[in-house]
Order: sequence, then C-alpha cells, then structure tokens
Amino acid sequence: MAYGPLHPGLHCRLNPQSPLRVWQPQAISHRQQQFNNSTPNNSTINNNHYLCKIKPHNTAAAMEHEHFENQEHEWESNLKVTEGVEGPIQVNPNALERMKRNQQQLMPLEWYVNGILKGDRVALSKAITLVESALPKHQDLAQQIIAACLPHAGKALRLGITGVPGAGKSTFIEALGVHLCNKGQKLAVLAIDPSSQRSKGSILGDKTRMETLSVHPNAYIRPSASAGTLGGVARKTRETIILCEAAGYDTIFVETVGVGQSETAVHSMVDFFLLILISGAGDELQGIKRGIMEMADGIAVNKADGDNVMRANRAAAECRNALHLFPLPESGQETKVLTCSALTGFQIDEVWQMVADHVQAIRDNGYLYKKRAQQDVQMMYDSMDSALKNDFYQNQLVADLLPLVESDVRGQRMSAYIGAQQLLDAYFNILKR
Ligand SMILES: Nc1nc2c(ncn2[C@@H]2O[C@H](COP(=O)(O)OP(=O)(O)O)[C@@H](O)[C@H]2O)c(=O)[nH]1
Ligand SMILES: [Mg+2]
Repeated sequence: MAYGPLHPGLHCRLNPQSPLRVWQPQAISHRQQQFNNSTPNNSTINNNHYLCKIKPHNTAAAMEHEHFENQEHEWESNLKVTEGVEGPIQVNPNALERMKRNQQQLMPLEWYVNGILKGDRVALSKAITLVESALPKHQDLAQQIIAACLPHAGKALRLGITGVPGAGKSTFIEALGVHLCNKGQKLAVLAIDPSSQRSKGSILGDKTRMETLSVHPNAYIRPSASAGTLGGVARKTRETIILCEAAGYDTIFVETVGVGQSETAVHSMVDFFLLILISGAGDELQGIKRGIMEMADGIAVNKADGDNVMRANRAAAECRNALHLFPLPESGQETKVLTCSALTGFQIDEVWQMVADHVQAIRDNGYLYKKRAQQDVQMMYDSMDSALKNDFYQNQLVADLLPLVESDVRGQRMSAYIGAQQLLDAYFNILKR
C-alpha cells in the first residue's frame, strides 16, 4: 500500500484512476478534527475517489498503528452519507410531452412567413429551429421560408464581432446593444460557435452577461446553431440573418464564440468586422494573427478603464503602427483603432460611430454591394461543398469502405493518396450507374 505524506500526521493513498488528486485543506482539518474527537486509533476516509488513513500522534498509538498497517484490512468509510430523497417532478410529464409534440409539429409555410414579416418572435424562433434542423422535411420547409423572406432581407447593418475569449465581446454587445435598443433600433444577436456541440452554445451562458439586453423588447438573442462542422454552422447563421432581417431587425450582431476559423466564417457574412483587443503585458500584438488584423474593418481596444487606460492607449498606438504596414483595404477605408470600456461605457458610442461611418462610406462608394454579392457567391460555393460532402459520406458503399481503407492507411499498408482515390472511384462509379 503506497502512502504519501500529504498533510502532517496524515498519510493518504490516492486511487490511481481518480481525477481528484487535490486535497482541500479545510476538508482535511475538519476530518482530522473528527478523527481526534471520535476515533482513537485509525480512521479511513473513502469518498469513492480516494482512501485515506490518518496516523495517530502519540508513540504508543503509532506502534499500534504500525502493527495495524502490516495487516490487510477492509477499509470502511467513516463519512456517513445519507441517501437523498428524490424531489417531486418539476414539470408535468404530460405537458412536457405536449410541448415536444407542438415543437415538432410543422405549421403551413404562410404561418411562418406572415409571422416573420409581422415581427412575431415565436414564428421567427420556430423558423430558425427549422433552419438549424438536420431533418430533410424541416430543411425543405426552411428553404421555402428563406426564399419567401429573401425579398424582405438585406436592409440591416451586419456587424461581426471577434476577439479572444475574455476580451469582453459579450459585455461590449450588452453595452452597445442596450444603447442602440434604447434609441429605438431593433437588434438581433447571433453567435457562431462550431464548438458548441460540446459546450452546448456558450452564448446561453452569455445571456446572463447580457442581462439587460436579453429582456429588452427591441432585442432578439439567439444562441448559436450547434450542428456539426463550421461550414454547416456558418450556412445556418447566414440563413438566420436573412430571417432576422425579414422580421424587421435593422442591426445584426454576429459574435464569434468558437476560436480559430470561425473568424473567417463571420467575416464572410458581415458588413463590418470589428476586432476587440485587450492590452496585455507589453507585447500587445503578440499572438494576434496577422490575418485577423487584415480582415478587421475596425479595432476596439477594450477595458480602457481604471489603471488600465495607459496600457490600452499604448496597445492602440502599437496597433495603429502595425496597420500602417498593411496595404489599404479593398473597401478604400482605413482601419481605425479606438480604445473603449464595455464596463464603464467609455467611447462605446464612438466605436458605433466608427462602424456607422464606415458602412455609410462603403454604401456610398458601392463597395458594400460588391462585398455582399461576393458573400452570396461564396455562400453558393459553400452550400455546394457541404452538399457534395454530405452526399459522399452518406453513401452506403463509402460508409462501408471507409473504415477498411482508413485502417489500411493507418497501418501503412496503403498510401493516403491511393486510399482517397479508391473511395472516390467507388463513389464516382456508383454515380455513373
Ligand atoms: N475592466 C473591464 N472589464 C471588462 C470589460 N469588458 C469586459 N470585462 C470583463 O471581462 C470578462 C470577460 O468578458 P466577456 O464579455 O465574457 O468576454 P468574451 O469572452 O469576449 O465574451 C468579464 O469578467 C467582464 O466583466 C471592460 O471594459 N473593462
Ligand atoms: Mg462571450
């Protein structure tokens, strides 16, 4: 039996499988107290994660302890756990069943379209659920709704917001969003999060950060689509933008929640791409990919409050210097850098002015239409890519062959290229038949 001296007078054996390897000092002293009060010789603590044995302090007891230690013992818990009592059911199971049935029940096309055009949130939410659904019959209906809504879409200002986790994106959205909604604008907040299948949509957690905004009558916050690949999520977010615009939302925010390529996806669906930065310990621009700086139409150095103001100003100056090295963006507009504080509201209005001025300028010089046309074409290619990929992977023969070929490639019995070619040949032969 292996003991480790984790605490004076306390020897402990950890279960090797246990994820819990850290002792909490209060817990130990409490248990030691328990031992001193109630157990003269030996005590074991077993909470399923670890087995622990407390060594007595006096010599006589210690000898007895040694003797005891040399014997094999069944360890028992001295933590008495009273079994819990199952609480009453919170929701009427019949009502839950009914709700599920209602959710799955499809309404006629006109119900969705008329509802959305009237700005009805229930119709909008249900239509977005169809857009996000993987069921073919839901997808069919969703596409019809989108087609009917398309002529009424396209009028909103679409703002993409990116930045490392913790930069203050959600707090910024709350501050700016409430400001805009109070001025009478209608705002929809969406998030793009390819990782949300695991995290179950982190914007849901953010809803608590957007406390005022989430209950504002002019705001509509929608957790991100949580299905599968980035391509799929991006397509669904684009389609959701169309529905929100048809429902009368004149400002759309899309927040990147996931990391990595989601920036590119958001960039491909918005009019203005705002990068939110925070000042670090000197090397402000370290770790920010040049590509993201190049994509940004404007940069806000957030958390310019308290004793962080100087650092934020310095970070903004460094950003401006770095941007001088980049060529002028295709929009013809220079990338501006401002400092702000989402927490105190400092310069939030100025950041919005920067966005509005930029969008007005590209509307005037015609770049906005070119950009949106490019984005639509990109959406077409993305849709084809994902449809082709789906068809390939859903093909039964491919599904049967794939594990065999993969195992051969993994075992170095076949080159990766030949493996791919064999699968593609099998698929193309079926198509030709
Ligand atoms: N001091 C200060 N803290 C901020 C500011 N904006 C956000 N925070 C804090 O930074 C943390 C992360 O903010 P959050 O909005 O969740 O960041 P996100 O991950 O980019 O969405 C929270 O604890 C916020 O309270 C700001 O302007 N100043
Ligand atoms: Mg957030």
